[in-house]
Amino acid sequence: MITLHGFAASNYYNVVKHVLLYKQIPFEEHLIFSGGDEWLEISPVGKVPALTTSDGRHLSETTVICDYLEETYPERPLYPTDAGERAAVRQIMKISELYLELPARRFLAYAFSGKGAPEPVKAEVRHVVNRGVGALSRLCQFSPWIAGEEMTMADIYVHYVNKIVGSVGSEQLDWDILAQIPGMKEWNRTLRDAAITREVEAGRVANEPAFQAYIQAFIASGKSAVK
Ligand SMILES: N[C@@H](CCC(=O)N[C@@H](CS)C(=O)NCC(=O)O)C(=O)O
Repeated sequence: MITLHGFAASNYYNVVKHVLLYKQIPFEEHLIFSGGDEWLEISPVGKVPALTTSDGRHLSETTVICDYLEETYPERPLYPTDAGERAAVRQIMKISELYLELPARRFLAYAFSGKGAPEPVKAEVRHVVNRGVGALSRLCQFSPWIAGEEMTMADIYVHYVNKIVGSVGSEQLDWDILAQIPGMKEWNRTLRDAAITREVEAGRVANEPAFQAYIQAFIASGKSAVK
C-alpha cells in the first residue's frame, strides 16, 4: 500500500493526493507536519509531501512523485504520449512553480504572522510573478484544458499553485494575479467544482485546525519562517 506523508493544508500535498485519487490508486495518509531524523529518512529536505511506494521506496518532491505515479500507474494517463506535447505540459507546470508559486510563497511567513511583507520583497515578487503571468498567458490554452484538448498533470498542478497565488500572493500585492491570465479564473472554477477537487478540499478543511495549531506553536517557538 502506498503511504502519502504530509498534511492536507499543503497545496503540494494536495497535488499528489489528487493524482492518486484520479488514478484510483489505493493509498493511506500519514499526517506529519515536521520531524527529526526519522522524517528526514523519508523526506530528505524535511518537506511535505513525501510518498512511500508499495515496495518501500521513499520519494519526495511533488513533480518527481507525480512522474513516478504516471510511469507506475499508466491507467488514466495524465501526460500526452507525444514527447513534444509532454514537454509542453511540463513547461506549464515548471513555469507556474518557478514564477508564480515560489515567489508567492515568499509571503507565507508574513501572512502567517499577520504582517504585510516589506516593500522590497513585494517589488521583487511582483516582478517575477509578472513574468510568470506573461508566460502563462502565452502558453495556457484552456481549450478546455490548460494544455489543450486533454486533461493533463498541468491541470491538477496549476490548480493547486493557484491556491497560493490567488490567496496570499494577491492579498499581499493587492493585485488580482489570476485575472491577468485570460481564461485562468474560469478554468480554475471548473477544476474547483470537480468531484475529486471537492474531496481534496474537504481533507484540507478537516486538517485546518491541526495546521493552525501547528503554525501558532511554531511561531511561538520563535523558529525561522515556515515556508
Ligand atoms: N519543492 C517541494 C516543495 C514542498 C513544500 O514547500 N512543502 C511545504 C508545505 S506546502 C513544506 O513542507 N513546508 C515546511 C518546511 O519548509 O519545512 C515540492 O515540490 O514538493
